[in-house]
Amino acid sequence: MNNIVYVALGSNMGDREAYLRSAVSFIHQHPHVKVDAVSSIYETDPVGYDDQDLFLNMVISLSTSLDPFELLQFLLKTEAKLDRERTIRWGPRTVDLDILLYNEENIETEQLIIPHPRMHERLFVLIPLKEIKPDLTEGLINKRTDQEGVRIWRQRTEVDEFVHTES
Ligand code: PH2
Ligand code: MG
Ligand code: MG
Repeated sequence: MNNIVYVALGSNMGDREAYLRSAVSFIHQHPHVKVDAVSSIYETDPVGYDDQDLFLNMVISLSTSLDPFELLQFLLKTEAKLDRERTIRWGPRTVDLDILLYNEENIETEQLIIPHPRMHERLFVLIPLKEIKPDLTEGLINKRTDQEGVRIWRQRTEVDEFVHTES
């Protein structure tokens, strides 16, 4: 489980917070994935395709022994399990799970691009990412004065609050 990965989560349909929490919990239950940190949850204005409801967004960090493609398949399966249907690109979704960073790797295939190609222009990714990886994004956010469209919704907590296991 020695690969360090950052994943962005987003939801703008149904019980958005419940979808984010279920996603974190599912991910943590995978025997080869451990959720190490969770950001705060933010409510954010839709970017790219405006005519849709507000999002909740957050970022988590994981350690895993899955390779990037195995992890991608697992995340896609998790989205599907949580009622995700793929219709309009950038349109409404119950849950979106995007790999942002996988160690320091650069991957460019049709299926998967890492680092995530749009992460550096998306405040709804950079602001939560900065909470759990302060070194990486400091410069990027400070260059932008607007934090508009990204509002705190639920303060950051311990991972345990997301992944409570039944005893
Ligand atoms: N995801 C998109 C498109 N636009 N806007 C916000 N605020 N949050 C998202 O997660 C988001 C988006 C495509 O993945
Ligand atoms: Mg996305
Ligand atoms: Mg996606």
